[in-house]
Order: sequence, then structure tokens, then C-alpha cells
Amino acid sequence: MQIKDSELILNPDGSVYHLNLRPEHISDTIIFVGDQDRVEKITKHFESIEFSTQKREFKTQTGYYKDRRITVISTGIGPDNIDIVLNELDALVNIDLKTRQPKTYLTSLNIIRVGTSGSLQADIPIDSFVMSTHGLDVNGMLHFYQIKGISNPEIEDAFIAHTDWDKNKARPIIIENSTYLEKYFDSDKVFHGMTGTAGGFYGPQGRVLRLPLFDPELNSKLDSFEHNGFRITNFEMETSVIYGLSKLLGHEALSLNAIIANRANGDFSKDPKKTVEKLILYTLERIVNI
Ligand code: R1P
Repeated sequence: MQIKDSELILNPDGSVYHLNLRPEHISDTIIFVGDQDRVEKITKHFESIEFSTQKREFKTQTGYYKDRRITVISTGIGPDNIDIVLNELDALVNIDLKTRQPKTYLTSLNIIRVGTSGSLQADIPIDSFVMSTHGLDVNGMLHFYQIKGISNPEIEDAFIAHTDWDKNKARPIIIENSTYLEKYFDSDKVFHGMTGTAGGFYGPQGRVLRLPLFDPELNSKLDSFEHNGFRITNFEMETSVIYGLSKLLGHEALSLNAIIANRANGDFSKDPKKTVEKLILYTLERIVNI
């Protein structure tokens, strides 16, 4: 089946529409960051950079760190951007852009998110790191795909019962990380837990400025959720969709987050840049072993 021009949009130079990338521009090992300014905070550690581009919030650099070819790309904020980034990266490796046909032999990418996040647990302090064992999708984006086989209905049902989840909101989906990647990044320096992925920063994460919330108790219900040792450690805006789309498309994905806020006790890091820099160094030290 040939994918039509309107469905897979290519720029005049043959690059994919939003990312401005052609297949030769990316490595099979890719670091995702939210903030475009974080890309160079990673690649400043590289020995060389062979390619750089940016369109909108999607900034990409590919280069070498300790002889390992790595691509770093900024995804911007939110699940909607992850839909764009993952589909276009997958097209670069798994669709022949000339014939517009899916390839027979598929390539699996290694995707590691280096993000920032707010802790929901008093015992996961600011300036620590969380490795997401699971992404808890509370934003609804994944429901536009056939998700059978990637969700965890038993934990989801327990979460729905615990939070008295409203029927008019999309059913939460819980997706596991890549256990293959986890072993390269695991250590006693990281906390583990389920990461809630919201579709917004304020109301969807329980922040009140001027608008009252649909369920003011939701954050405290998230804090207190516990099922067979699973608990929700932190909130951000990308992990569940990275995990979900990666599983559906056949890529390995792991999300690491620097905890810069603690929502349980109201703390905010005195030096978030330093914490992010530490997580970057931790990630680079380990990524070369994959
Ligand atoms: C919100 O300020 C943004 O910061 C967090 C959230 O997931 C959201 O993208 O992550 P990044 O710092 O990686 O963007």
C-alpha cells in the first residue's frame, strides 16, 4: 500500500514534514528532551557533531560521544508532540520514503527521554532521578490507536476504582517501559515508579490558579494509589505516549526524569539546571553500553 502525499508529508528536500530530517540524519540511539535548549546541553559533551537542524520546537543534533553515534532531539511539550516525533522518526527508518511503502524488515530504535518532572511522593525528593517503570496515560492520546496488547488492564482497573475515574474521561492506560533498556540505566542512583503523563500543565496536573478543578482530590488520589507494589511517583507530559507508541511501532523506550519539584511538600529545586546536568551525565555514561 502506497502512503499518500497527504498522509506522509515530505518537504521538497525529501525530509519528513515537522522534523526536517532524512533517514541518514539519525542514529538508531536517540535521546528525547523536552526543551530545545537542552539539546546542546547534551551535545556539548560530544566529540563531534555531524548534523544539526531545527524546525519549530523540534531541534535535532547527531554526533559522536565516545565513538557512539547518538541523535538528540527536542520534542517540545506534551503528548501531541510525541505523536509527531515518534511517527516521523519511525517513518525515517521503517518506511521507504521514495516508494512510500512500509519496509519489510523493520528497524527498532533505542529511545531515552531525559526530562524534568514533579514528584508526587514526599520520599522522592527534589534533585533526585526517577526511572519510569510504567507510563500512566491520563491524557487520552493513545486511544486513537489500536492499543490492544500494550495496556495493563488489571492495574488500570485498580486505578480507575481508586480514583473513581469519571466515565466521560478517556480510560487511563498503563504501559511498561523497555526492560531491555532499563538494565543499562538502572542503579541505586534512581528511584523507580509509574509516571503519570498529563495532557496539560495546570488543571490536568491538579494546579489551581484561577480555574476550579473537576476533581480537586485527584492528585491526592494519585499519591495514595498502590497496587501490588506499584505506585505513581511523578507527573510530567510525555512518558506514557513515548512508551505506548514505541511499543506499538516496535521501538525500545525508557524515560528518565530529573525531579525539579515536589508536589507533595511544595518544594522546588534551588538549582534545576545542575540536576538536569547530572542526569545528562548519568545518561551519557550509560548510553554507550547499549
Ligand atoms: C512542562 O514544563 C514540561 O517540562 C517537563 C514536562 O513533561 C513538560 O514537557 O518535561 P521537559 O522538561 O522534558 O519538557
